[in-house]
Amino acid sequence: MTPEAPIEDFSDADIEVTEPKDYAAGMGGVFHSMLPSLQTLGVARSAKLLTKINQKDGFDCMSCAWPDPGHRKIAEFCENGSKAVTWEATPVTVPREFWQEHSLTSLEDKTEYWLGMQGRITEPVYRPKGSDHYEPITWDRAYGIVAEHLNALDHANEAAFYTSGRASNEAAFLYQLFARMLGTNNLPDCSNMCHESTGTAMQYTVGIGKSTIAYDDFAKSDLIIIMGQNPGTNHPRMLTALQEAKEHGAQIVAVNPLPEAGLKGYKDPQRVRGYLGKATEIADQFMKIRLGGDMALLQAISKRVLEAEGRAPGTVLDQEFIAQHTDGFEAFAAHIATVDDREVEQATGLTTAEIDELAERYLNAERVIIAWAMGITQHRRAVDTIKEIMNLLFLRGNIGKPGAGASPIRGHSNVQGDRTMGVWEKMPDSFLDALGAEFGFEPPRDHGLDSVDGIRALDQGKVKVWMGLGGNLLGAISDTNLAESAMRKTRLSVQLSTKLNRSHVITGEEALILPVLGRTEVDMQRSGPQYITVEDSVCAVHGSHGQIDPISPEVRSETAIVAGIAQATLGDRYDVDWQGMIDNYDVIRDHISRVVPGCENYNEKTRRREGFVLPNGPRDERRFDTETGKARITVNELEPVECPPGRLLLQTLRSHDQFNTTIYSLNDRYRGIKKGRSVVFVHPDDLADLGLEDGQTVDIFSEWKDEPDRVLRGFRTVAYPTARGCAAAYFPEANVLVPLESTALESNTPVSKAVVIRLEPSNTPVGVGRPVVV
Ligand SMILES: Nc1nc2c(c(=O)[nH]1)N[C@H]1C(S)=C(S)[C@@H](COP(=O)(O)OP(=O)(O)OC[C@H]3O[C@@H](n4cnc5c(=O)[nH]c(N)nc54)[C@H](O)[C@@H]3O)O[C@H]1N2
Ligand SMILES: Nc1nc2c(c(=O)[nH]1)N[C@H]1C(S)=C(S)[C@@H](COP(=O)(O)OP(=O)(O)OC[C@H]3O[C@@H](n4cnc5c(=O)[nH]c(N)nc54)[C@H](O)[C@@H]3O)O[C@H]1N2
Ligand code: SF4
Ligand SMILES: [Mo]
Repeated sequence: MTPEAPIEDFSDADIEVTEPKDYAAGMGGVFHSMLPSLQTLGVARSAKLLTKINQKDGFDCMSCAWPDPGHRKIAEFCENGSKAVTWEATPVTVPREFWQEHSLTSLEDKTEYWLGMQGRITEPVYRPKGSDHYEPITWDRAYGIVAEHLNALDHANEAAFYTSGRASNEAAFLYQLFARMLGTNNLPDCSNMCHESTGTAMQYTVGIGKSTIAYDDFAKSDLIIIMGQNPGTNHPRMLTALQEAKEHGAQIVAVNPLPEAGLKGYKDPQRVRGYLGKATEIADQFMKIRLGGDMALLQAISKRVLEAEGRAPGTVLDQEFIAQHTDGFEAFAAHIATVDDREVEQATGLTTAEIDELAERYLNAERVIIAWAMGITQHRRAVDTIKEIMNLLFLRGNIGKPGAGASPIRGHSNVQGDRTMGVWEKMPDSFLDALGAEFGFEPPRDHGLDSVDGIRALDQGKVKVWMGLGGNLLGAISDTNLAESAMRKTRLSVQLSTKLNRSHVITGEEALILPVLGRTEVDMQRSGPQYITVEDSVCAVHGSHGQIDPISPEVRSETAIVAGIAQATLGDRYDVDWQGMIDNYDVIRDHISRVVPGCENYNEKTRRREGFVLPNGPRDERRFDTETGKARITVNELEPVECPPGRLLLQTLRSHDQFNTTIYSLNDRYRGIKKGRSVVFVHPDDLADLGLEDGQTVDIFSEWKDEPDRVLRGFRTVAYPTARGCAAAYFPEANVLVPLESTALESNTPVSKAVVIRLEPSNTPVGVGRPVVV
């Protein structure tokens, strides 16, 4: 029996709240990981897919960017990987009648969950100007429409080309080539909302915006500090690496305002002991930090390191590393000496004893890794916080040696690869030179728009064609209301997608949805089945081979669509054989090998079963390609996050059953939430101070300068052991509360983890489906 899409939308009316869990995975993990795929795909299709995820001859898990170990187990996937695969490989499809039955206006009330559950998109559809419906269209006509619009622009900068991090290296390379041949660097991507702060800080301090460790380094480390990351949900197989590290003697410290289950304990579902027995305790120390307090914490630890050196000169700092490889130490030491412990306590909500304990652990460890994700990058002072992470690592030479280094844990499975391939609004001249030389054209040099500036440009009517290679910008970006009204002003919006989301419902005057092949599916072109390539969080690049028949003969690969649109738009303006690249992706990879540093002999290297690892100066040879040729120790003025009395700081984060704007179910198992998402987690003492109760319905107001409050109505309070003064709610719903203007300094990433809010009792019932927004 073929499963069918739900007709009714979902409601949060029956939210259930139970105790949060204190460990991740275990039996529950195995069961939960198999269930969705068995239910939707059936046993045979599930077995075929689940035995091929992350295997050397299989396909790369399209969910997160966690790396694969050298030795693969038979089942090398996790619960959330299995959800992602099932979500993509579902046999449910959006029927042709759907577009007659549903006007775009009627779809505006639908949740992301319902939209995604309608199934795979299988034919291109077009919304003509003035119409409230999409209608089927041929591929040729669709390409023609895009080409007409692009060629009618006064300047290529009136177009913008967004990318989400699931796109393959091959598709991403062609996409940026096309945008630049057209004449624009307007290449915003999901990274702008994600690890941009990491890239900015690390590029400045060590000359490369990527992890300086390899997978094996976890097992060689003495101390792993995990800041602002929830691995149990967002990188579940990291728990296996952490467990192995513990078995090799590493200590683990978690820094997080929430007592996340996966940071507390882990039961490995693939081990008999993990299956049946007690959970491995993960964190040796859990620091329940106030939102945005990390910069102060890091400075306080560095201060203690410097003081220890003062007490026993020559024994604490790695003097040789500092002298030979860094600059800026003296100014840093002078500045850190002024760090005020009381200010640190206020900013972090931590006690001096807790901070001393972490400092002791740091001083006693020879090899330290600091890992981080969105809890660090999505703050106003994110870039400086990451610079402080680097400072702390430098003091004891914790970079470019086994078991030590900086480990930003990436989000989307290929977000890092897309950047390597040139999807960035400000690629360096060296890359543009190589691209221009390879294809015989002069790439534009002016920096392009990022995601936030892209929305601003749409709002100002400056961008007239918006294309999205995957993703769901309107669901993902801050200030939903403003973003949506901005998108409506554009002439044409184009989405290359697997499934429906908000960005298909709120569109430009005209709109196209172009259905793409998923990573699970065989990509057949004229020269035979094609593989694509991806890069993980630790710079390892390898091939991914589709396994099952495409959902429909009509869907096309991202690579083919991008090349097809390029051909239709540019015609023979340049001497590029777009069709040849569609027919055989080796041709694209040959170009990549001549343009992208580190990708020489790309076809040969990606055909190796284990792939290859990109060169990395800091990791491989303590080489720092910064402006000064040294690792840069920096001085960063502390600026604690302000929160007026009677207000809370809100972070917006992921539930266990979602992938960004894709909602797999309404549950968040580890945090004890079932059947609903309209919840706001608040410390019980804060609820009491605010005169509110657990389980009460509230409206959430976000306050920003003198702008009118942004409001999200009808949320249920959940008394939760978060840090004092802090609250949490899920994105994408809570994105209406994040002002577009509120971005991180230098990286322009939306400040999604520190929104000043007030809660007021509400008359709006919980469970109206889409949150009520004023
Ligand atoms: N299943 C699943 N996997 C995913 C994703 C998904 O949505 N679902 N998304 C993918 C993507 S694109 C990304 S970028 C990653 C995101 O991975 P994470 O960064 O783990 O994602 P978030 O849910 O945003 O969680 C942020 C964590 O940081 C903590 N935090 C928030 N603010 C602070 C702070 O100020 N200081 C500290 N120390 N901690 C803080 C939060 O309590 C939370 O535990 O996951 C990737 N993997
Ligand atoms: N408030 C708040 N906002 C946030 C965040 C937060 O923590 N808080 N996190 C931010 C982060 S870290 C990120 S990375 C962004 C994510 O922003 P995006 O990457 O734009 O969003 P996703 O939800 O990952 O995109 C999902 C859509 O991608 C399409 N898709 C899925 N698979 C494929 C595929 O294989 N090919 C193609 N072409 N399309 C596909 C589907 O149509 C699906 O609906 O959101 C950001 N927004
Ligand atoms: S850890 Fe990430 S990449 Fe690995 S199987 Fe799980 S979701 Fe997929
Ligand atoms: Mo992300």
